[in-house]
Amino acid sequence: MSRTLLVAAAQLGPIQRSESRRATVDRLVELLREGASRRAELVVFPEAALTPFFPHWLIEDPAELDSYFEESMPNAGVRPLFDEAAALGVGFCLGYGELTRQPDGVVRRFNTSILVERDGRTVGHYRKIHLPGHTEVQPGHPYQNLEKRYFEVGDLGFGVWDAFGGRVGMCICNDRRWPETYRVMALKGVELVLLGYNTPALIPEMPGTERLADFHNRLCMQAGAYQNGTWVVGVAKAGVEAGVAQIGGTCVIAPSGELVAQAATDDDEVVTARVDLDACRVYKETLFNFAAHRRPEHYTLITDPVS
Ligand code: CDT
Repeated sequence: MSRTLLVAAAQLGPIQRSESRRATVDRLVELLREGASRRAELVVFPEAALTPFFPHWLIEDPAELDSYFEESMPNAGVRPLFDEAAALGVGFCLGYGELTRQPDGVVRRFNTSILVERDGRTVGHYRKIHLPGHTEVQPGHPYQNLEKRYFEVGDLGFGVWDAFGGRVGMCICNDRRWPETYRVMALKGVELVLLGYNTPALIPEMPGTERLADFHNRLCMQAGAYQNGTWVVGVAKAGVEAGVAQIGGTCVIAPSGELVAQAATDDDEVVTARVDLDACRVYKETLFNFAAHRRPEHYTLITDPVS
């Protein structure tokens, strides 16, 4: 049985604060159709694909904050995307803000992505683990990154799922910069890592690194792919959104670490690539044969608690 899959990386241009949810979902449906017209079986959308990246500003009104989150999935607002995907027989990966209400009334918020199979079943659920930024407003910064204020650290681990004929994992944005993210998934046999991102070109705490933003984006994903013998699909929300310039660079990376497809714009754009899941084997069975060559007894510092 062939283990090749046509994957579409569906980059989004900016979503402005004035844009309705309806208009945004229509854009996603359009990208999904474009992917399907190129025979893609899986369409990957960015982090927080239903809203602007709201951690970039302070929101004090709880009702306004809640408006950026989904209490159920699918819900009426995103139903057109789920319906069109099922009608076309295309699966997708979607990032969004997730709000849960516990039976005792406690509200929890996560930066989430889900994986939906070609028959419409939601088969994977991930909550972002590495939350960058701050809990409190940073005076003098040109924009905020309040992910630590608005989200809890994900509590589902780095999952992998048998889906799309292979073993698929998800992570979100800042997770891609951490080697442990890929390695934990690789230890569970991952062959295809799907991730979305909202990455500002300028990080206020790191002046002078703007020229490296695209390089660091590719560097961490290419290293993650190669060192773990896995495909990686990285999908941006790009362009100037609510006054913040975000990088594009949506791409598909082979287990060799090579870029095999890349976006050319900072706007809505579909990038497709044929993914041969068996191309992971030459790496997983030789250089990065974990059973034969890993030396975890020398890695214990990595898992010591943060001091
Ligand atoms: N969304 C997200 O995680 N963005 C971060 C910005 C870094 S701010 C220090 C990223 O790693 O791309």
